Amino acid sequence: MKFYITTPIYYVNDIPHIGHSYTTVVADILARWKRLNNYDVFFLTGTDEHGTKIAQAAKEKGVAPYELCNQMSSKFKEAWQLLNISYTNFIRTTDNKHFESVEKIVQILFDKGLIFKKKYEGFYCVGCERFYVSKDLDENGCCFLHKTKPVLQSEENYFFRVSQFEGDLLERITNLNHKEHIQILPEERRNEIIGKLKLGLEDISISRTAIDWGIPLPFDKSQTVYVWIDALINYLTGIGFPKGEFKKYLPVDVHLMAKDILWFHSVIWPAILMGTDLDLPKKIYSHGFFTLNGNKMSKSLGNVISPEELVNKYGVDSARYLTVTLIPFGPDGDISWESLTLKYNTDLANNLGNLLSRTLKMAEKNFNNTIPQTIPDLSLVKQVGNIFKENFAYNMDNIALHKAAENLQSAITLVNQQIERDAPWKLAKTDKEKLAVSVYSYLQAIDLIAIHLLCFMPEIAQKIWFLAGASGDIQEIAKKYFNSFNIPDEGFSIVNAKLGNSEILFPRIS
Ligand code: ME8
Repeated sequence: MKFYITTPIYYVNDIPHIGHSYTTVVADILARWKRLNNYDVFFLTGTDEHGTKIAQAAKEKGVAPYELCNQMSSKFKEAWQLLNISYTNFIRTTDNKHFESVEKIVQILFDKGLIFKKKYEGFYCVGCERFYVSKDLDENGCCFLHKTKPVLQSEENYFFRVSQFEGDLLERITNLNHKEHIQILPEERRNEIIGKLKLGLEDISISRTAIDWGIPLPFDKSQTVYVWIDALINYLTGIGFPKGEFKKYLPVDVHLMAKDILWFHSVIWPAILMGTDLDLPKKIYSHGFFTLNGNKMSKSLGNVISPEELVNKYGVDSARYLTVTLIPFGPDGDISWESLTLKYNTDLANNLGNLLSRTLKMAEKNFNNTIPQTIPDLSLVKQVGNIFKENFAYNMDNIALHKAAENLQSAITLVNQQIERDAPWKLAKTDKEKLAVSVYSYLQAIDLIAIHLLCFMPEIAQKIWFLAGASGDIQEIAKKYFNSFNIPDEGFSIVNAKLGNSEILFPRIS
């Protein structure tokens, strides 16, 4: 029961923004979910620090490349700390350990005759850190992604015989019954990869002569390893390759990324693994691109939302929730401060926040901040449980986090509607006994909601658990509950338990 999940390692020429946090928070939520399902989770993230792009960025800033890498890598670490990202390891490609493992992999490929030398001419896009041929460029000869003209480069480089794996790769991607089947998602992107593979796979250059900001080739120190080969190998270094028990975590269970880098992960990376006789990834899932107010997000255009800005405005857990639920995982999506605030007010301030504050206020006013002495009625919490039982686990396992969040909102709405129907403010005057039963049942439902909120909003869920007077450690109780989705006979809280004071967890934001 192990689960190995990765994010891309991010380039250090840019500051972390909501695009990077999207992939990283999704990975974090999945890692937390798998931990609650008793998996031994390895969650890897980090920074990609070699290559032309970084060397150029350092030159522009007038600092040494390694200095820039230190500064920027820290910014990613700080952002992930701020967002409460529970990674197992944060890898930097400038780590000594990574040099060792890249040298080792490249040497194995060389010794197996999978690397050869040849003269090559192509258009190099520094933004993408890759060569293109004319047919890959737009009508002005520019890269589709960066809208810049790639530079024509001619070099004698070492090449990796990727073409040798074309048939095998196609088989593993298309044959669902293959024992090393690689699942590429979403479907449209998988089809694009298959279509491209069918056109034929060309060997790729894996070294550079003119770039010294990189890892020297072990068999020819005059050249450095191409940054993409260097970067992909992080998924081995990160779990301890070549030493230790790295095999324990292979194969990778899920590689997450956006569509821009799916080709490298679904073709070049598996070919490296096949060439070195290592296990292939099980699932490669790419999501869409965020635009901000209809425009590409880019620091140079001044058009980014940073994790820090998000946290300052909404708080840590709300920033996490909003980042991953605003657009479905898969297609592209446009966001804006307005849409973030609208979702915050709708889902968190009005729905969840309102449920919590009104329930606690009732308990405060009528039962002295304790769970009232009454017979527990579990019918409401069971109805809430049915919402989750149906497809919460399916949604989480299939990275449909926006749908899992919809389950949460439906559950919260159901309880709010029950409160409207019960009209406890009237019961307070007419039937204290019935009021006690009702308040207790709302609290039980809130406990169950907190359990399902745990991966999305770890601190807030813990706080709600405490405020609602639930007993025991929420993590342990959630682990037990997620085994079967069965609600314990006695519910999650007991009569006479002390409740927290009513407070506004999600103040409305205009
Ligand atoms: O490609 N929308 O690093 P990178 C959604 N170093 N996701 C976005 C995004 C946006 N607007 N912008 C960035 C690299 N991302 C390589 C990876 S891995 C071996 C090497 C996220 O800094 C998304 O996950 O350009 C995307 O794939 C990744 O950041 C690209 O990060």
